[in-house]
Amino acid sequence: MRRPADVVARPGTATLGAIRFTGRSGDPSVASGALTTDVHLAAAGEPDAVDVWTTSRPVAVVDGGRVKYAHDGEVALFAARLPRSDRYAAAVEGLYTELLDLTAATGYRELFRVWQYVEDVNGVNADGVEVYQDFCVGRAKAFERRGGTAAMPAATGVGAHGGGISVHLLAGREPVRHLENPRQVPAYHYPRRYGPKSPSFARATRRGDEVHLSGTAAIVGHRTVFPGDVAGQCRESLRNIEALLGDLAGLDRIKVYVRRAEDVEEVRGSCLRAFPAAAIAFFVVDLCRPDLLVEIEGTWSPVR
Ligand code: 3EB
Repeated sequence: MRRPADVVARPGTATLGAIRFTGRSGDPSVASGALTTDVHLAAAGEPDAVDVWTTSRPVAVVDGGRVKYAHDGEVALFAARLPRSDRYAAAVEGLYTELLDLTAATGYRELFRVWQYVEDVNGVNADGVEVYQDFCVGRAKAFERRGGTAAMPAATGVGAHGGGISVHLLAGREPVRHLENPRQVPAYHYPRRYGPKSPSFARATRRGDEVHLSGTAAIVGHRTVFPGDVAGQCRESLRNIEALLGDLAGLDRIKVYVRRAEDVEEVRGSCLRAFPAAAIAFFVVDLCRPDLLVEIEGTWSPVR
């Protein structure tokens, strides 16, 4: 539910949480009675964007130490941040184990959407390992100990301009169903050449009649296609989305991540044609494979 930064929740609804995409990252807070967290995704001079998650049910917030969350009896929004580090795997394993334990302990055991924003995602850590791969190692070890591939939800993993690693996730009480894309190898089965541990996410997660679509890029099988060609990558990402969801018309609350600022207008044109009625936000950030230029996510619901 993406709304402009200065728009508050509709009357009669409560705010579960607000994720602000802004000029610096911050630790999550529950001081306002909802969960708030800032993620460094706006470059200097770019406007803020904000995702506000609302509910018609009463909201309770919990300060669980470094993990904060807000919940309404059906759904919970959890957030945490790891400070910038030159080695992430152990800290990520610890944080994800804590998150998975906490979702289970609170009864919100059905993860249906995770976002992770990683500073310097294509850089190398103190051991010469790509930061994204370092992150993937810790995340994979936590899932190996807590539920395995069957527990992996829809996700986004992209760069951030600062702030270490910011994580937020949605989880519910009712069973959800994780989906894979017929055109793509499941990310958790990517071959070893992409890193010592494969990325831990599903291509989409269905919850009720909504489908939460992971960040979707120009990957066919396990290979990046149209390297260097942003128009080709955009087209191929849209094909992947269509193959998974069946239609593009139901997709809304779309976020589009673009690696190169000079590609934004091209990508905007393609996305406005593909999603003429949707709310779309564009962000210029690095993506988790160096050859990816664009990635598209959103929430799908049946067109009425
Ligand atoms: C891909 O398909 C592109 O590591 O959580 C997309 C969505 C990607 C989520 C993640 C990575 C992640 O592999 C990258």
